[in-house]
Amino acid sequence: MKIDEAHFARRRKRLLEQIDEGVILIPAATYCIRSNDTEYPFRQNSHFYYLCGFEEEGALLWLQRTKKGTKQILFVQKKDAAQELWTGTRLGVPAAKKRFRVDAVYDMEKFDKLLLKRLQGVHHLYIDLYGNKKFLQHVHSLCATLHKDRSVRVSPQSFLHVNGLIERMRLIKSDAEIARIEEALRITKEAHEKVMQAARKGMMEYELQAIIEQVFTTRGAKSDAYTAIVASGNNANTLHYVANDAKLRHGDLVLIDAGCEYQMYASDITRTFPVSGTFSPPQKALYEMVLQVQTHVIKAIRPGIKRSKLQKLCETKLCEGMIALGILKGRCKTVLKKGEHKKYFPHGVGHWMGIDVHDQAPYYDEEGKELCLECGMVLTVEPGIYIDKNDKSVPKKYRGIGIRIEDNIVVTETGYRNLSKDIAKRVAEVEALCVGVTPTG
Ligand SMILES: [Mn+2]
Repeated sequence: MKIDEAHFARRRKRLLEQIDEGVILIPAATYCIRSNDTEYPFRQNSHFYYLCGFEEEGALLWLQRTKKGTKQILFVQKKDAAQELWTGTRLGVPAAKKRFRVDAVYDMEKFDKLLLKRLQGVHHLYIDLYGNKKFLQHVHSLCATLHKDRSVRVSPQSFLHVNGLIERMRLIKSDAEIARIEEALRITKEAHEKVMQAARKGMMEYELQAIIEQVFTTRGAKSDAYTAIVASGNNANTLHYVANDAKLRHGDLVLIDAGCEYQMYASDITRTFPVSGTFSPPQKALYEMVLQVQTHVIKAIRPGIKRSKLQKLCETKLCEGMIALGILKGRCKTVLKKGEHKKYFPHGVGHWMGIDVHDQAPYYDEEGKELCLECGMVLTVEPGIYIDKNDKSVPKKYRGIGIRIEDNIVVTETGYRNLSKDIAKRVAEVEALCVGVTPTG
């Protein structure tokens, strides 16, 4: 089960089936400057990758439908020994012709000229209207040239946003895509569990981050899917904490939200564990509560249910738990209505995941109605509780504790499959892995 050329060809065909007439343009990603003349590591554009699987920059996919049929063209950078000496080997036009199941492969340098020629007679142009301003402007100005040319009888009359069509396709994952996510999760499991074993008081959060990244890279994941959050103690109450520069203290919990990207597919896992190796009674009470809520929400997943229903379930269960522990007061219904629980759980129950960690896939249909879960959708379930160290309204024993537990779930015909169920999560499992205390205490 592989994502092979036939896989990519099917996706292009399915995309083309959705339009009556026109040209779809999907450019590859370009390098982004990090500082002065150095760049961030290159990451391919997700939609471009989804449709052709090509890793290089400076490429472009042209998909066209006319009354007569379809035409698929891939533009790639031509071989150039002088350039390749600096930036690495390029596939080049002849090899690309062999590899990709498209009708034609051209040198990227010919794009402008071919566009001016081939867009004559085309009414609709499908392009990313919101994401890549530079490319949009470039194509727009070429079209303006055509439009002003009196010898051109028909030039594009409308620019349409193409992303929605691809995003709807990306919503449902094939078995081969799920296999990639599972591969990402095997590596992510190793990283999380290794860090549980290695953590000691006095270590820095970034040392744990380094362990995670080392596992990712040595196990074949080229990158993380997002910058790891390694948040000890009260830092866990900053939702997107990425400073990762505090010292681990005895008695603290560490919240780690980290997942690798394996062959362009993400994983997104959060685990929370005690530095000392053992949860304190209040930490354990909160942890068990969040875990119970997570289990409850995951069990509700099946085709036909809406994400908002899972959100509501998650909030209700967390609310009940917080009232039982004395964190919130009053009746659950009233607390929910007033939104008082949001102070301690301000984020969503989960999100789509795939080629992007927050996968570019819609939550609503074309009419704006919320989508129901369907077989093949992949989502995260990530309840949490965040109590600031200075929150005087909460019993003292709970202050400064932040907990999140996150798994990656695929919707199946009969319900769900938890793709990350093997990553240590129950208190006993976590404590067994966390050695915690150093030999000297
Ligand atoms: Mn997440």
